[in-house]
Order: sequence, then structure tokens, then C-alpha cells
Amino acid sequence: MPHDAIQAAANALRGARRVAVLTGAGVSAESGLRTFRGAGNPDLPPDMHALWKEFDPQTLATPEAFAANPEMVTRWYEWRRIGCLAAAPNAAHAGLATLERLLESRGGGLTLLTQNVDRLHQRAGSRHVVELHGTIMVWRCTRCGARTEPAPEPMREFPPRSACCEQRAALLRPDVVWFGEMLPEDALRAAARAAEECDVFMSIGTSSVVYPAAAFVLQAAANGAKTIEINPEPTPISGRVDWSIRAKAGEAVPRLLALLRD
Ligand code: BJW
Repeated sequence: MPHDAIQAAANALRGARRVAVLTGAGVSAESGLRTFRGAGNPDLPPDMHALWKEFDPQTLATPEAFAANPEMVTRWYEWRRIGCLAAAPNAAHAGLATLERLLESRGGGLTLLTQNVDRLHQRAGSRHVVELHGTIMVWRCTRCGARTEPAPEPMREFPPRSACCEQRAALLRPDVVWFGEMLPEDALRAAARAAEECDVFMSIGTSSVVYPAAAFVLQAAANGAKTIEINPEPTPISGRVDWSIRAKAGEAVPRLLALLRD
């Protein structure tokens, strides 16, 4: 792990009151969940490679795909929901929850903006979590918009039908944000506020290619925040942040915490 960058990042965090963190699929990689993109680990079996290397996002993660083949799309999301339920938070999730409590004990705060749909941050104890791309744990009625949290047991009907609308005529879809769909307005507002108010913005485990989430770190920098990236691979923002830490989140986040406590 590059010592200078991590030491400088810890110093910036030590002086910060308000911290914003943007997380992506890489934060859950050490929990055994697949990322969407990235070089990945060639030593892993093919069923652990990045999702978009095996599956086509256009036929699975768009409203058009759901309209054309709701059975295939909902089976794929149910397969992923079961995987998320079986996964456990890792050292990065736990470290970010600890950092939130540490900042609060010093009169500050942490806003965790996540693109992840797996709810692992909440299960690790983070309280101020903004789900930019929704969550796979909640499904919603395509007719009335009512939300429901399916039981942990595997669903049996594909596509699943909504219990709320007449004669189960409407379908359920995962409450996630697909390509071409707007992000939830309250999440966008919370993210804009966090990027405006934070002293330090950390971008962790994201390829930084999906918008609008990828823009928040640059907005924070424009507002005067110090910026930190944690990712084992370079990304489009690596050259634009103050400190780019080329390491796994599960190693770098606990290391940052340890330096903060020194
Ligand atoms: C590790 C690690 C370890 C590995 N530790 N790190 C402006 C410019 C260009 C295009 C657009 C634009 N504005 C909007 C668009 C269109 C589009 C977009 O951004 N397209 C780009 C891909 C080109 N955006 C949208 O459509 C968004 N909607 C929107 O903007 O509405 C208004 C609008 C619509 C249309 C036109 C214009 C405006 C919605 C985006 C929704 C994204 N949805 C998905 C699926 C969610 C549901 C599901 O889970 O299936 O969200 S796609 C997928 O990508 C998922 C993720 O949240 C998202 C981001 O991925 P993330 O989290 O960064 O993961 P990866 O896999 O990409 O990266 C993992 C990283 O981890 C890698 O870098 C690894 O190296 C690293 N890593 N191990 C730390 N141990």
C-alpha cells in the first residue's frame, strides 16, 4: 500500500468535520460479490469475473429489457438478491461504519453515498446511507409503485406478481435504477448537499464511469474538499483526486482508521 498517500489521506481525515464517501461494487468484492467492470482477479474462476463480462447490461439492466423479457430479467435479479443475502459485510463496510461513529463523537458526520444495491453497509452498522441506485432487497409494483421487501427465501414465480394490485395483474420489479432511469430525487439532493458541504470526499471501489454518481467527487473538489480514491485499479478520476490509494478497500479502510487513531 503506498504509505505516503495513505498517511496524507489520514491527515486530511483527521482535520475533517464532514466527510462524504461514495462507494461502488469494489467495496463488496471482498464479500464475494461480483463487480460490474474492472480487470478483476484472473486467478478467480470465471463465475467470479465482472458481471458485464458475462452478461449484457442492455438486455438485463434497462427498462426496455424488462419490458421485452420480464421473466429473464427478474430471474437474474433474484439470483443476485439471493447472493447478496448470503454475503456478509467485510472489513471495508465495518471500517466505514466505525469512521461514521468516530466523526460523530468528534462533532462531525459522515454521509455514505452508495451505488451498491446489496445493503451491506446498513448490515455493517452505517446509519447515514444514501442509496443512489436503489436496492435489490426491495421490489416495487410496476402499476402503483408500492414497495415490498420479499422474504429471504427464493421467489418461486417469474416474473413475480404484485399482491397489491387487482387480481395480481401487475408485475413486480427490483427497486434499482437501470440505465436511462432517473436516480431517486431525494438521493440526488442528499448527494449534492454532501458534495457541497464536505471537507473530505472519498471515492471507494468504483470505476467512476457511471453518471451522475461519478461527478460527485469532482463537484466536491470544486467546492474545496480534499479528495481521496481507494481502488486497486486506475480510473478516470485517479489523476484528478488529491490522493489515489491503489489498494483493496478491505485493507485500505482499516489502515486509514488505524492511522487516524494513532
Ligand atoms: C475494488 C476492489 C476492492 C475491485 N477494493 N475496489 C453523462 C455522460 C455519459 C453518460 C451518461 C451521463 N449521464 C447519464 C448517462 C447515462 C448513464 C451512464 O452513466 N452511462 C455510462 C456507463 C456511459 N447513466 C444513467 O443512465 C443513469 N441515469 C441517469 O443519468 O438518468 C438521467 C439520464 C438518462 C439518460 C441519459 C442522460 C441522463 C442511471 C445509472 C444506473 C446504473 N445502474 C447500474 C445497475 C443497478 C442495478 C443492478 O445492480 O443491477 O448500477 S449499472 C452498474 O454500474 C450499477 C453500479 O451501481 C454502477 C456503477 O458501477 P460501480 O459501482 O462503479 O462498479 P464497477 O464494477 O464499475 O467498478 C468496480 C470497481 O471496483 C473497479 O474499478 C475495480 O477496480 C474496483 N475494485 N475490487 C476496492 N477489493
